[in-house]
Amino acid sequence: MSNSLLEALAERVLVWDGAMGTQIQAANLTDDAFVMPRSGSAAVEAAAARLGTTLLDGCNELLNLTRPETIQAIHERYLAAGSDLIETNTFGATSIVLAEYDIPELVYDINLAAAQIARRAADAHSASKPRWVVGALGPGTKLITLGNTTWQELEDTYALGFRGLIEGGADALLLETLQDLLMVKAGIVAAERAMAETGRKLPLFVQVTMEQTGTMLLGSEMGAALNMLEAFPSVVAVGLNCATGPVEMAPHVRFLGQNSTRPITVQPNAGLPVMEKGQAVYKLSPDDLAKHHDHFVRDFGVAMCGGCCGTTPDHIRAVAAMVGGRAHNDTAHWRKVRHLFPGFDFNMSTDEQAAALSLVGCSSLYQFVPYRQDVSYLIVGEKTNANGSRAFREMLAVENWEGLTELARELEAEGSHVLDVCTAYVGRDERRDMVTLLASYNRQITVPIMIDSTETPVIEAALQCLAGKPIINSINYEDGGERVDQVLALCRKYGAGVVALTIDEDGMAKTAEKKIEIAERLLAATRAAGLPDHDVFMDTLTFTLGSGDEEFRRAGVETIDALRELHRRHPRVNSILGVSNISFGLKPAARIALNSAFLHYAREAGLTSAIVHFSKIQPENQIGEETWQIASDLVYDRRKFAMV
Ligand code: THG
Repeated sequence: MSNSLLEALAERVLVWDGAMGTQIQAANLTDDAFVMPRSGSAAVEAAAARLGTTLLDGCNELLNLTRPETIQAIHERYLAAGSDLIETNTFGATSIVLAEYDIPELVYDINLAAAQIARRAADAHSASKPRWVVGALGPGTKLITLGNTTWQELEDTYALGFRGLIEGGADALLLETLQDLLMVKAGIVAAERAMAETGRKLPLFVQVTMEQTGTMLLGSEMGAALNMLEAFPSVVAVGLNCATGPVEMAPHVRFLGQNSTRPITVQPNAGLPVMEKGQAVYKLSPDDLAKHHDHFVRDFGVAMCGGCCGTTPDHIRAVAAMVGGRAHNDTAHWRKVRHLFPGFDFNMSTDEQAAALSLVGCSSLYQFVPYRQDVSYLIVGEKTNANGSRAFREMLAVENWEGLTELARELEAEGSHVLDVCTAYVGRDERRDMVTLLASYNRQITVPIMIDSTETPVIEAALQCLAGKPIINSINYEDGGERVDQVLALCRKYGAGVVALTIDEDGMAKTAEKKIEIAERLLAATRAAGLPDHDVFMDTLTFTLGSGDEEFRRAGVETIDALRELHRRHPRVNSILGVSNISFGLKPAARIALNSAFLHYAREAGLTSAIVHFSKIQPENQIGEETWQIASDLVYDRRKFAMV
């Protein structure tokens, strides 16, 4: 992807436009502006025949069909004020909002018309400097996470809307005023789908909305949003708009300046609204907005400045005069953004690019969780697993979803950073159970989720339930590689980390040598798929030492040796073990000691993450000396002790 907008973005500060709604109100339109026009496409004419002279009061998107010249004039006022970028009049142009006016079938027509109008306005003002049309879709009125709408409904309508915007001549796409990270994800997948369908790759910008509470509407912190967004190479700029003024936004803008590897876009309201005669009034002056943007650009490296509710052409004129066209200063943020620009490929798989990323980790709807934990390891709770916990299995059998959520809450409370969730259970519908459970976990559980399934359709359905950036558990070469390719494609499409198991066509590797060989093969595949090394968790799987089988006495050592060597070779790749596997078949007390010792030595060898029953892991000093010795000798296959 190479275009003039990206070149300009890499070089200098660009200025957005301001509010559309207030300008429309100021135009004092007559009622007939909100009545379906009689002529147009077949869809428009059919809607006109159906609706007659029904007043679609408040449907500003309809004005793209009925009053194109009014909308164009508003765009032109912003362009005259100095906007480099104008947003199409399509804030509510999705089927969900248009259905409230009984015209959900007009999504494509309205978006197409809106982009054409903005295109005409931009082209009329391109003599003095280049101008760009940004096809912008808002959040609509229903949130997936709250169960008001579905992933599929949103993906479909966003994809259709974006297609109209692209075909109408937009230079870039924007998702704005977003409140639900799951909706953000559906919007990104939809934008990529529209680009694939039209064969036109455009830059995609994403702006979320932070409420006065300091989080997004559903409680997401900025780090969760940024971590999720950075998992998508197509997202070229990230930022904020609406809800508050620049003062309230400043801490989030600072956070983005410190952490974002993408250029930052900020469009505040003209201050917090003041209620006057039942109307929200925004009082921040043009000069004050410009001063805040000056601070954002200078101190946090903001690349795109604009305004949201209450801002006018006067605000934009002041902003353009203050920061428009300013060259980016050489801050840490810009150093890590700029080197991502060659070819405009935000793929993070090269060392240099990965090193620039500060939010290396996963996320839930609520929070970011780093993969590398200071003085600890990434603790992945094992009990939310139909095969690994009797309590979980029994509650699943009777569909006690509250109980299953309570179990997850307990794991979270006892210290798990992530939960491994598996609903594969003979005689039940794994996919249905996964979707039902994750709809609850997405909202009720604050830690990120590891999706434990080998079935591609189950994994994809799960990915559509989870806001933030989850981890998929797992891929392996049992079937020769077909699933590896499918699941890695899902990691890229939805933004997720992945666990890779050292299993191939011959089964689970037994020796360190073979484990390393399969790990290298897996890593070649994750890299080819464009996944950064840090999003890969290599699992050098162990067999149980509890079988007493001669063949498996070295299982623990081989696993640890492979792990150590892989860390030496690929320090950025993470590692993981299902620790309890080592002790299957032993008595509970012996399991605790053996699991704890195995985890201890694996961590010494570099292990970064473990699937464990955390409350049953004990440090060396809490296990009797003799027991620790026996457990250690077992792990290292020191034969002076007989197996018991
Ligand atoms: N690697 C990866 N994923 C994995 C594993 C792995 N997922 C599943 C498993 N192995 C890790 N999870 C568990 C969960 C529970 C147990 C072992 C591993 C366990 N449970 C008790 C038992 O079966 O005896 C039951 C406890 C109960 O009923 O409460 O041991 O290796 N990537």
